[in-house]
Amino acid sequence: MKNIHLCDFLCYTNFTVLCEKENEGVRMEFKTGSEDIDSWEEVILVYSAALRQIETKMEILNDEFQHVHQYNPIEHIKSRIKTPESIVKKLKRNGRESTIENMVKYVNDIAGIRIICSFTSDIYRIADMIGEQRDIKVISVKNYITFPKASGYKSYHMIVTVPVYLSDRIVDTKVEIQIRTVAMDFWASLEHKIHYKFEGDAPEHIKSELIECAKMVSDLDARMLSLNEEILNISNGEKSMHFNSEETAG
Ligand code: 0O2
Repeated sequence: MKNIHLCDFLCYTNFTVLCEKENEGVRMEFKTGSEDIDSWEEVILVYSAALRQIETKMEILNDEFQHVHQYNPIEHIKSRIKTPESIVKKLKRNGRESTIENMVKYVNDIAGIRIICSFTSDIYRIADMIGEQRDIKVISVKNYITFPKASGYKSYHMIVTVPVYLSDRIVDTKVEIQIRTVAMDFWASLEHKIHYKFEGDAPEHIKSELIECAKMVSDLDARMLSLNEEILNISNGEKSMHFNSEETAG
C-alpha cells in the first residue's frame, strides 16, 4: 500500500460540500468530478481516526511511563475536530477561499489534541516521546513556553502527521498537538473566553491583567517544579539510604 497525504487523497475523490450556518453566511463549497459522494464525512473520518491514533499512543506512553518510573506525566488529554465555521473563519483570516483543498492544505489544526501535564519538565518529556515514535512525522514545532505570545500565552505546539490505514491506502494526516501544564491550561481557557467575548479586542486593563496573571502562572509552574524536584531528591536519598543499609546488613 502506498502512503499518500490527505491533499492527494482529495484527488481520488469527488467533493460537494456545503456548510452553511444560518444568518452567518458561512459557506464552503468544493466540487470535482461528477459523482456526488459524502466526501466531507470521509475527510472528517480520516481526521478523527488520526486523532484516535495519537490519543491511544499517548495513553500507551503514559502507562509505560507509569510502569517504568511510577509516575504519570500526563494529567489528562482533550481532543476535538475543528468546527466547519471555525475552519472557514481561519481561512478567511488568512485571505484564502473556503475550499476543502485549502482547508486540508492550510489549516493545520483541524484535528487537535491537547495534552495537559503537571510540570513544565513533563512537556519536553512528552514532546520527545512523540518525536521518537517511528510512524509520527514532526512537521513543525512552536515553543510558546520559551517564547510566549504577546498575550502571555504559553504552550508547546507540534504539527505532526500520522498514517491512517484505510482499506486500500494509507493517508498521512495532520494533527496539531498542544502540550501545556494545568496552570497554563487554566490561563489559556479563560483568555480564550475573554478573546471571543470581546472579539479579539478586550479593554486594555483586562489585557494587562491577563499578562500579569500569565506571569503568576509562570512563577507558580517554576515553584511547583522546584518543589517536586526537592521531593524527588528526598525520596531518592531515602531509597539509596535504604539500599545501602540493606547491603551493609547483607
Ligand atoms: P481555536 O478556537 O482554539 O481553534 P497555524 O495553525 O500554525 O497555521 P496559528 O493558528 O496562528 O497558525 O497557530 P498557533 O499560533 O500555533 O495557534 C494555534 C492555536 O493555539 C489556536 O487555535 C489556539 O487554540 C491556541 N492559541 C494560540 N495563541 C493563543 C492565545 O493567545 N491565547 C489562547 N487562549 N490560545 C491561543 P485557533 O484556531 O486560533 O483557535
